[in-house]
Amino acid sequence: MEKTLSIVKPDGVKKKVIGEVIRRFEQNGLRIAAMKMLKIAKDEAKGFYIVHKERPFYESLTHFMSEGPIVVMVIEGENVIHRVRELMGATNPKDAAPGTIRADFGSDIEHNIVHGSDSKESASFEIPYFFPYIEIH
Ligand code: 3AN
Repeated sequence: MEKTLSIVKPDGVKKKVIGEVIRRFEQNGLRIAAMKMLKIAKDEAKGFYIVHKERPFYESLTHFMSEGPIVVMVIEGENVIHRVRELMGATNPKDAAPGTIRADFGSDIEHNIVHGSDSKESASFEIPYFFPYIEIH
């Protein structure tokens, strides 16, 4: 069964929508296979977003991701990578379809509440970045 990594980002934790994000995943038939809250260091955020290291927003994004606690989870389901991204909505909340997580709660392109792996390749890097095999149920 396909797996993806999702993160409720520091803005989502501050806005108290952890439960709402999880509810949307679960109500859409997806299964939480692992979950924890942690605060990552800037270097750990940089490692996670290494694919964006040349992008102009790399510094600011990794600063934001390390400024408060996050909730990381592994989600499992058929076609889960695509389905989670549909529930999230477009990167920029103002372009996100109505009823998506980012449209409902996001503030701007950086503070957009939630992350979801964008491909099988990303998921296979991102899941073990946070979870050893024995923590995935
Ligand atoms: P997504 O999270 O929708 O897959 P990516 O992979 O293009 O989007 O970007 C990763 C993260 O980087 C986004 N979630 C967002 O927080 C941030 N980001 C993307 N584009 C910008 C931008 N132009 N300015 C600031 N932050 C950005």
